[in-house]
Amino acid sequence: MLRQDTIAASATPLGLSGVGIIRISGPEALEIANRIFQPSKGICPWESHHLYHGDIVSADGKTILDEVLISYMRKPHSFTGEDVIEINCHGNPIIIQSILTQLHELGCRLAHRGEFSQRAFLNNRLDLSQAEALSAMISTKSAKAYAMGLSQLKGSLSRELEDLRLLLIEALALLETAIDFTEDISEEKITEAPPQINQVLERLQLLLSSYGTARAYSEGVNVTITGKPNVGKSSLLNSLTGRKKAIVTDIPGTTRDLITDTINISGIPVHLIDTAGIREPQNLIEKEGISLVWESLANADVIIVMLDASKPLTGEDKIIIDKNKTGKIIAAINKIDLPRKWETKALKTLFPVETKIVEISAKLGNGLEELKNIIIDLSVGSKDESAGNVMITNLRHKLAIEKALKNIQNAEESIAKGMSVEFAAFDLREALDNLDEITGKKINDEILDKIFSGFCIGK
Ligand SMILES: Nc1nc2c(ncn2[C@@H]2O[C@H](COP(=O)(O)OP(=O)(O)OP(=O)(O)O)[C@@H](O)[C@H]2O)c(=O)[nH]1
Ligand SMILES: [Mg+2]
Repeated sequence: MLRQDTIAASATPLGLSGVGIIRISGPEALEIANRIFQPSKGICPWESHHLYHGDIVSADGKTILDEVLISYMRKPHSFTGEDVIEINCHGNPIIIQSILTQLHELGCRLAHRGEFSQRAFLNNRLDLSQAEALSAMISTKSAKAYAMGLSQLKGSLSRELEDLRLLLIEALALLETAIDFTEDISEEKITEAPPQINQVLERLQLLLSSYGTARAYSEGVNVTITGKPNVGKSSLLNSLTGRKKAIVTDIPGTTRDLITDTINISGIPVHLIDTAGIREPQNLIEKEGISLVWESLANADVIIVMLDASKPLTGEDKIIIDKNKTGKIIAAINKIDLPRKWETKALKTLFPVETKIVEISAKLGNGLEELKNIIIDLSVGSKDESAGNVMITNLRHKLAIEKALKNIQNAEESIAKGMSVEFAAFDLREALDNLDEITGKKINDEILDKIFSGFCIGK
């Protein structure tokens, strides 16, 4: 599996910056560095993990390209597990490109996306879930999601999966002893599942339940605001964002398109979507606008159904309420600064009991803090699950855990039904393979290439 060529890439983005870093990894890294680096002290002892000052010169040695600091990380104590050279040059893309060109002339290949991380994985410096965490950390926009990535990079998920593997192996050993000691195939039965099976099931379920929270922190939550025209949806968007994003008028049917903006509430990116008021469309534009609302509602994590307290509830309100009864729904009673035409308790029979109800004035800002708290509560729960618990943040991991869970449940079922132990043993081995997909112990090269090609260049 080990690749023998030497690769190079800029580890910093190609923009203007004080310093740019070029990373070289592979068996020829040191030899190539010797060809283009002229140390200011005359000779370079190349001690591992030391910085040296000098010039980078062209491959023919005739032209100085830049004044740099350079370091050598001797294998296996480097990020990739190979010999690594890092050149800290000046952060101008012209300089970085010209150094990369010299490196290419001396036999370095330009690294593919994620190739440094892929080599780290192939050399057992990281497991696959750790490499993925690293990539997620680089691209995340939320501090909480970064902290979750860091915990995964430090091995929290890997350790949990290793624990679960060991439990499954113990359970498997118990089942296999039952198989070995029975000569007659029809006798290969045990009546009770090994206790490890239940422990693994519980812990896998816990991991799965963390996914929603983790996703909220990393990708954010979609909150769609719906209601009939003129109830104050666009005013709410504007108040929550503190910007005049949407046009507000007292003419019903003002908003036609979806208007989106993102705010940060308690570290969670909340993507707010203001929509066209729902009513019998009066023209083609409004019809198109309303069909966008249904799409947005279908993709929403949380739905705010907005109602106007200053006007009687109508059949239109009731139709919208009926369409939004399941899922994470907030009933927002707006315009409470005006004289009220109906009381909050009127909603009790219209919405399911679990619906959160909040009274607000989108215009004056009343009740918005409570509304924000409810959004967060519905998205991640009131307790901070990210503190201390192992979390899964990646869809690939979630799918693998779901497969493992299914296989283990099958094993449990076949034992309960008194079927031959062989069946349960087969299912547990499958579950082990599912968990090994996450850490990359068992995964095919094609999937691996696909995963790493989603990383950035130089990582
Ligand atoms: N007094 C009062 N007026 C409000 C409040 N919220 C909105 N309004 C007014 O209600 C009218 C309609 O507000 P919009 O925010 O445009 O309502 P909308 O739901 O987006 O309307 P459409 O885009 O037509 O569906 C405007 O005149 C707002 O100033 C509020 O909390 N109190
Ligand atoms: Mg509007």
